[in-house]
Formats: sequence, C-alpha cells, structure tokens
Amino acid sequence: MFAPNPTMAATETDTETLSRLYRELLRIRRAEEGILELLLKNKLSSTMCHVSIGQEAVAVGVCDALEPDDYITSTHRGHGHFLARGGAMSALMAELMGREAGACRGRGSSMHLVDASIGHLGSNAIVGGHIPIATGAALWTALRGEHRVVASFFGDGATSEGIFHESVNFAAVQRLPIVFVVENNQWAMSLPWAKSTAQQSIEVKAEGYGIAGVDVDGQDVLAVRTAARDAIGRARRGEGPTLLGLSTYRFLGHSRADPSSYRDKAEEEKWRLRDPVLLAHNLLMAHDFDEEWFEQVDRDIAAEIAAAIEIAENSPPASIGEVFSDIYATPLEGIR
Ligand SMILES: Cc1ncc(C[n+]2csc(CCOP(=O)(O)OP(=O)(O)O)c2C)c(N)n1
Ligand SMILES: [Mg+2]
Repeated sequence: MFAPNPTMAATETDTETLSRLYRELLRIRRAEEGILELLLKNKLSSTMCHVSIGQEAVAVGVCDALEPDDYITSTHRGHGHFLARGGAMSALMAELMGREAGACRGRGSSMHLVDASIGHLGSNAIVGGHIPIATGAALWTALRGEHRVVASFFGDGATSEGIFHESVNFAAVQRLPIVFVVENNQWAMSLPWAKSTAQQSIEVKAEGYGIAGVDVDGQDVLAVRTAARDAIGRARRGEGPTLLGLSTYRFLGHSRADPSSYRDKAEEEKWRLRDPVLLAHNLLMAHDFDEEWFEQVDRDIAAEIAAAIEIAENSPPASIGEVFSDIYATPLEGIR
C-alpha cells in the first residue's frame, strides 16, 4: 500500500515543465481561495461548493499528460479539473456566480461544470455518476477508431458505488482507452478510506479487473504526471484501461459547512507538510528559482483572478427563460 514519501521524488524534469506545473498548482489554489471568499461574501449562486485545496497535484499532473483532443469527466469537487484542463478562469468564476459568461451560462454552478470546447464532458453531483459517461465516451471514441483517451476523475468514496465496478469491468473487457483516476483524499465525507474498503491498494484492486493499476503519491505533481503519462500511453496504444490510485488529502472540510471534527488533527498536520504547492515550490528553489520569480507568478495569478471576477460581475445573471435550452436536442412539447 502507498505510504507518503518525506520528500518529492527527484525526477529528471526540465525546469520549463516544472515551472508550468507549479504555476498551474498555484493558479488552482488561489482560484479556490478566491471562490471561498466569494462564498463568504454571498456572491455565489449556490452555497454548494466543494474545494480541492490540498489535492491540486492530481488535476495538474493528469491534465498535463493529456492531449488537446482527449476528454475528462469530473466530480462535485471539480474546479481544479476544469482549470487544469484549460478552462478559462472567467468561465469558472462566472459559472459559480450564476452569470451568462459562465461555462454553462450560469445554469450549472460549482458541481455541473461542462465545456465541450476543452473536452470536459462534465462534472456531476451524483457520486460516481460520471464514470459510466466517461466509459461511454471511451467506447464511442474506440468504435470510431480514433486515438483519444478519456480520464475520469472520482473520489475514494465513488469506488464503493456499484456503477464504478460495472464501468471498470466493462472498460476492462472491451479494452477501452480510459484512465480511471481515483483521487483518494482519504475521506468520503466522514468515512475514512480504511473503513470503506478491505483492500486499500488500487494496484491490487486493478488486478481483480484484469487491468493495469498503480498506487502513486498524489501530492507529488511529477510522480502523478509520470504515472498518468504511462496510463494514457497504454490507453492510446490500445492496451486498455488503468486504475490510477492517487493518494492525496483535502486540507479543508468536505464543504464549507463541515469543520471535519471527525478527523485527527495530527493526521491533518502530517498531510499539510506534504502540500503539493509547497513541494513544487521547494523543488523549484532547488533549481535556483528566486523569490522575485515566485512573487511575479503570484501577481500574474492574482491579476488573472481579479480580471475573471470583474468579467463575471459585469455579465448578466442567468435567465430563468433559458433554463431548458441546451438540455434536449429536440425540445419537448411544453418545455421550452
Ligand atoms: C450517489 C450519491 N450518494 C451520496 C451522495 C452524497 N455525497 C456527496 S459527496 C459524498 C462523498 C464522496 O466522497 P468521495 O467520492 O471520496 O469524494 P470527495 O468528496 O472526498 O472528493 C457523498 C456521500 C451523492 N452526492 N451521490
Ligand atoms: Mg474522498
């Protein structure tokens, strides 16, 4: 079973890649801090909002390994997946604020982010609900003889859902081009991973399905990227799915309303030391990146977020008259 390493893996990676990954990790961290501020100011269209602070290396490492034509599906905790896949900051902020400039024109909010233009097939409020959608997309692309890969993000809790087993089994039998990304943040609300499964190794679970599987340090963005590249490569070569087990941790509560009183503070402290942003920062310091560079990255990101919020605030609110548009290919009688 995976045990967190004390330091980030010393991988041979060029500094351009490292700095790109760091920037993206920080971009997601700052965006979600901004989203929590907007929530406190009552500026979001829904209070249902789950942030992935602490888990950013999962989204960044996997999405960095995908090609532009590939697909992802995401979860109720999906702001990071959206941004890492190339979603615009303004499309995210406006969506959360219920504005026309949002990715779903303000009608989806935090848990229903979709953007076909970046191959984002949607996040889903139903735990595990998007895993069969991802599997269907993988079947579709395989039947068409394309070389696209689908990466489906879901939490540890979703692996206890029947639909997870059905989807993985089907994808395994059909050798579909899909990577099942288990974003294992150790908790499903108040249920710890150790109490939700008798087999905590994703690698061993994968054996049961007859597919590749691996347990990876999900706080180490380089390790995540390397494992994702391997899995995506297998899928693209027609070698079938991979169960990619990424151990991570949500630093905050399940949602804003959850103080995580069921968690051991020592456990929280231990994981805080393995903050993915901090680990990447330290690695860049070891590559002689100076304070000035880090401050500039911070300023660039702050400016991007401020501009995105301004675009959202200047955009009209989603209109009730549009609530059924883009839902049905042929609108039903009486529902328009
Ligand atoms: C089918 C279903 N069951 C229960 C819920 C309520 N629920 C929302 S999030 C959640 C926990 C999910 O845990 P996990 O999959 O590990 O994701 P995490 O929240 O840790 O990112 C639950 C039980 C739901 N939305 N859908
Ligand atoms: Mg979880």
